[in-house]
Amino acid sequence: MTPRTTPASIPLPADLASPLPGRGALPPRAHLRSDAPRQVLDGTWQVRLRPSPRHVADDGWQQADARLDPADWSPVAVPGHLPLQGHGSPIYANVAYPFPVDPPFPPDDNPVADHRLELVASPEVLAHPSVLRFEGVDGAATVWLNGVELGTLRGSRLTTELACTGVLRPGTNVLAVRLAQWSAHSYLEDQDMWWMPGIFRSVTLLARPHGAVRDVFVHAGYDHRDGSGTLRVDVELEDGAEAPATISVPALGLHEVATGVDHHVPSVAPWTAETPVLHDARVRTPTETVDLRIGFRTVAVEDATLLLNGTPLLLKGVNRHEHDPHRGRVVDLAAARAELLLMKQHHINAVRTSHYPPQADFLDLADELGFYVILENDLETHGFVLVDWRGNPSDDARWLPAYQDRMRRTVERDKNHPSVLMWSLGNEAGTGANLDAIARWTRDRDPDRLVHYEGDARSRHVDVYSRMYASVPEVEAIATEPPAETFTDPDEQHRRRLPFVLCEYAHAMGNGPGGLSEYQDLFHRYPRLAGGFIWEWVEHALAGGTTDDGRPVQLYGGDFGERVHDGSFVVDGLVHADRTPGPALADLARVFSPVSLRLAPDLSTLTVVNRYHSLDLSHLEAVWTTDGDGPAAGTAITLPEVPAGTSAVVPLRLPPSALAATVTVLLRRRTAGDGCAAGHEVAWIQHIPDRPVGALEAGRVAPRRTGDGLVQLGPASFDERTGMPVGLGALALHDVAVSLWRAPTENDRGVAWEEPGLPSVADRWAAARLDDLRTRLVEVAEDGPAFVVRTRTGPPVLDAGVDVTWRWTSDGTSLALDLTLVPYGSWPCDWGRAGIDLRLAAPTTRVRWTGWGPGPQYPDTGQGARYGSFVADRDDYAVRTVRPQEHGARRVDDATVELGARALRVRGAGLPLTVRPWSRAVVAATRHDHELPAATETWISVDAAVGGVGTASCGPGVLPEYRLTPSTRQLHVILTQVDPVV
Ligand code: IPT
Repeated sequence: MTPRTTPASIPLPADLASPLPGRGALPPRAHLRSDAPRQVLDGTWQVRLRPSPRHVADDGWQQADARLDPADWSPVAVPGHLPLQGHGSPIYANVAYPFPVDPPFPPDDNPVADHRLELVASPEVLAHPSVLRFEGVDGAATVWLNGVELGTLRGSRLTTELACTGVLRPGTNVLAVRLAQWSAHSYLEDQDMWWMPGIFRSVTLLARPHGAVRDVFVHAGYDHRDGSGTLRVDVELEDGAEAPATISVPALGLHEVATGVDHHVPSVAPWTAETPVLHDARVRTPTETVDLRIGFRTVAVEDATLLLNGTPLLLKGVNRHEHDPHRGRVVDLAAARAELLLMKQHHINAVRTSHYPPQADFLDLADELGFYVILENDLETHGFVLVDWRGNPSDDARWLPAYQDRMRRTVERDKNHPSVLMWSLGNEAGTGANLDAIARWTRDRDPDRLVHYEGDARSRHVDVYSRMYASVPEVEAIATEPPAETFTDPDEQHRRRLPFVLCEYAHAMGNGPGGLSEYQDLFHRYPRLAGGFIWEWVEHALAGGTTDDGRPVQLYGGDFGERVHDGSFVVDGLVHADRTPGPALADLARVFSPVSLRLAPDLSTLTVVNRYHSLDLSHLEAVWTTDGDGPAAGTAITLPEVPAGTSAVVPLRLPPSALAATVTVLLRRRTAGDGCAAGHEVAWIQHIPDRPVGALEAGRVAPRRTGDGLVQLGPASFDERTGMPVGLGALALHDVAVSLWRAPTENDRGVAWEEPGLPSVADRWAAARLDDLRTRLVEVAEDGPAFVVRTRTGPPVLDAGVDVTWRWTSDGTSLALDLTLVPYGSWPCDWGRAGIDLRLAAPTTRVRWTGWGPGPQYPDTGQGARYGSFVADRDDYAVRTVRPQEHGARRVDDATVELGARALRVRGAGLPLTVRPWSRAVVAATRHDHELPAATETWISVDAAVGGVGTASCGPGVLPEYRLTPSTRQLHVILTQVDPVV
């Protein structure tokens, strides 16, 4: 029998497997604001999908006269991501490649989207040579205009310009873009984010008149010794045109002066994030005018210290991805501006554009509003770590042109922005000659900025020593390393001369990050530490519509059926995906405050430390208030001059009665500015007097057996069989029990970096069955007016537990509990908390409390919480996160949990109080917030102590001083059934 031959398979377009850069692109250049005609092509395009390049139809679809089957095509928004418009689905993977690691080959399962736009070019554009500019196309594309191939696009978050002169014509033109999700370049784009193909940034047709400005490179340095500036503007003209360009900066008295030469400006206001002074400038040729905004500043490293304009610079930064819950990496400029203003209001002064250049206009905002930017290349090959870095493109010469191309396009586009202080070679791309080469190129091309890359532990080719998630002790060790001369290895010597930056730290996932203050204290103490960038600014949850009862659905990895995914690790930001702040943002604002305050214990003085880089404090007014004062009130405190970087001790003349009150000292803005309203609080500190621990009124009532199995103690009744209270006034109390567990936070579920290979805290709790404590009643007794119950509570399997004494007393109105927990046996783990739980059969409506607020507090969080009186609705009190977990504890002195017509009052001294509609078991077992059952009851916990949260979801665990080690714990709490305040 003759074997049947299979037809030759359709070959893959060879260039999808090519490590080379795209074909046909014009040399990269700056995005310029020009008066040359342009036409934005964003809007509704047509698209058709095929599952693989082997299935594409070559039916001449790129031509104007193509005969297309309308059934094949559907409208698609540009800019947009295809999977968010019904074409395919998003994939979230952090490190792992969701395809075989077989470089440079993409998998055959490789959705291909043919995009088509019919357009009529304006006569103004048609009057000149023209280019097509793509600012961001996620995936690998080939572009045709009227059937003529203009080139290919690689580098998803980078601009490509393709010449179209002579192809663009009057009348209808057809622009065709064939976009494959996967290509060789996918290996270079392994950032921790959603894989989502699509033309996700603008497409523009640009007229390029003969003799127009091809590119501009502004060099504007500031000399802090004499306050002068030096300006040189290098200009390149289109097609090597002869006519010279001129530059004007009217505010500096420069009118039509020469480009390419240094202009000395005897006196200039420097640009800083605090004083973002920009000078309008104009580059002119006979055929084009380009407008620029120039900021004079000099960034340098001296003595292992990062300097801006000669003064040490502290970066108080965040890592910012571009994300919108509905549109993915399509973020309009108004939203980006709102994000930056929110950062300003929380004293964030720096952004690392993790892990790719953002939309170009973002840098205009950073210049204008004042942010220090680490501008990162679109490059990450992290997935190779899972195959021991075998085949990593960073060290394979075949990929060198792609590395060079990406770095060039990064630098060239954004090189005129004063906000950009450092170029970052990329993220998590291992080490290798290609990275070394682009570091050298970058330094050569732009000697006025610093080169950053975290991935090379030896820091050979960079200007800052950068690490991620180093622990507090390690950062301190780095800050205090012996001098460079003591190292024999030249690389070590070089590294020791560099300032230190944490390019990522304090992983803001779920409840956390814990431990911000300890890092900041180090940053303030050691000049080598130039600060860091919180991971991360915004959560990347995707909107998934609403539940039947109208609750928003937020989705993360695995929710789209992905087989390779990293779950909720994509939801780890200070602000939620819709950019509403999580509670950590308020804590961060306090920790990042540019002014530190200290009150003398006797309130005689206030110490004011000005941590601004260059501002004095004249824009701030200081006032003090005592409890009861309205927010606008306050008695003025006269501040002396406190120049940047100095401190002052200010005498406070408070009345002696102040010592017995809560005194709040505030520094707030006199006028609006810097993204903040007038009155915006920049710094505060409190004196909180000793408070009574909460006591019953005089006169105890005695416990009384009622004969029906109950013991009555004032308003409370107890079940004789268990010794536990079952009622308090009109409230039935259920499930009263001692508890040592919390519903694991995502930080509890992570393995602390300092303990690799050891189980997570949550796993230790699970192994110890901390969530399954069983209680044996030991004794029920009466001790004078006290009803005393002794229980032994512990997990099954183990011989460890706690001996518990419940001592109940009452004055006839309220019920006091003195609880003592004494651990016995050998405990295999720390506790999550130590306290009591109880359940009420109706849902909470509101919680009012006097204590710390408004945000939650754990031992290593809550820096933004202050002492006062607060009210929160059920959800705000519970603090809901995309993935349910323990959250929401506030330290209260006096709280009222309202349940419609009834309320439970809880009094004690700074007791952690948690209130939510679900048991911890339900919280721990639920993967998404919207899957939590509707609120029908209330679970309350009052604790003697709670454990810290740390950042082990990615980084170090809880610092030793914030762990809750098994030891004797005592709780004093007074419970009263009251009527809610109307
Ligand atoms: C590190 C990444 O750089 C960042 O993109 C993100 O993944 C972050 O951590 C965690 O959310 S990678 C990590 C394995 C150190």
